[in-house]
Amino acid sequence: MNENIISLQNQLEADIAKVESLADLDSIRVGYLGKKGSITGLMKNMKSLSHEEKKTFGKEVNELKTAAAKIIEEKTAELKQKEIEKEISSMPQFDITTPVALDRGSYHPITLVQRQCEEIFRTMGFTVEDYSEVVTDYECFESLNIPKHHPARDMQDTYYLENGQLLKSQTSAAQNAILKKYGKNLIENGVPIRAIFPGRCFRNEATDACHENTFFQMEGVMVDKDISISNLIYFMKTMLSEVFQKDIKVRLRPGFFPFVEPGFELDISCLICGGDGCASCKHSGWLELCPCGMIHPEVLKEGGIDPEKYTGFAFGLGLTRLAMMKYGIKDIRDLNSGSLKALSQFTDDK
Ligand code: FA5
Repeated sequence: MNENIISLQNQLEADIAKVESLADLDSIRVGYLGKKGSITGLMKNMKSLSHEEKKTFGKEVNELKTAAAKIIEEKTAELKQKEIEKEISSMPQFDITTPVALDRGSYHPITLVQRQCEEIFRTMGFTVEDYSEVVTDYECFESLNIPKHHPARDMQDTYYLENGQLLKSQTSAAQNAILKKYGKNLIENGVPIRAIFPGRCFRNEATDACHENTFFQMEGVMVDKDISISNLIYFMKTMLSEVFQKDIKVRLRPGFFPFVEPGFELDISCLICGGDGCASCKHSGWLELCPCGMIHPEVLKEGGIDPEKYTGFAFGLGLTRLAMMKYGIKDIRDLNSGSLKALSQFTDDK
């Protein structure tokens, strides 16, 4: 082997044995293998060699190059591993058995009332359904007896997507799907439809102490033979007395919704001011909480259910307002504020 090559290889091995940092190793790499490096420079000596010598010399230089690259690569891995070990050993040690000192999170007040309502209705045989926030015009309006240009749409302006879908303005948007989902079991097996579906609703409207543009409702439907307003009132009363664990003053007055007939507004006496009137109840002493009514025959028909044989009720509970009343929250906007100080007060009541 060429003497120059042997001495360069020995030199490289000695340099590599001494190096202690990745930065120094990189300098060595450039010094040997870089464009102006000593191994690359060996090629310049080839000019003076014969054809046969060039072949042997070239082969030996290439072998040295490969060996140098390999030894540098191995040293790089060794030094990287050493750096990782050094970093780990310099990290603060901790005892995994020490109790965590962080504060625990808490449930949002709306989640708390929603869960409570779900539990109440589950014990009365209702299923709890989940439903999309993005719906079609058919789901939110047309299937509910609200054709295009019906004035009832003015009360529920919402946010539209470019493809014509919309963010649901009411949980009633799920009614048609629920009737279709459980209608077969009702008709063929006589199993009543009993379902609730909580969900986030959106309306393009100005906010105040009792109105938000994003809020929660919980819809409920029951359909069977001979369902009447008495059944509706029973379920509403049971739900309210369970949620508040005390007698609440309630009033039922006529209300118009194209998807129920007759329709009612169920108001509760404002628990913030005790009925005297305040900003939370628009100074009326009453808070609109749960509109309801008997499902309109056209809506039943659209859901595949014969209104001559079956009747049913539906309600649309304002969950956000229920949370306000239950926890004495004066301004609905606090619930969407993200203020942990305000919201974390309700931890205990799971
Ligand atoms: C409806 O949304 C009907 N879908 C309810 C219904 C269902 C009627 C089934 C009949 C049968 P309304 O727009 O009134 O109705 O809203 C229902 C409840 O949601 C209100 O009573 C109120 O508690 C709550 N709500 C409505 N708008 C807002 C808002 N902007 N911010 C907070 N809560 C609201």
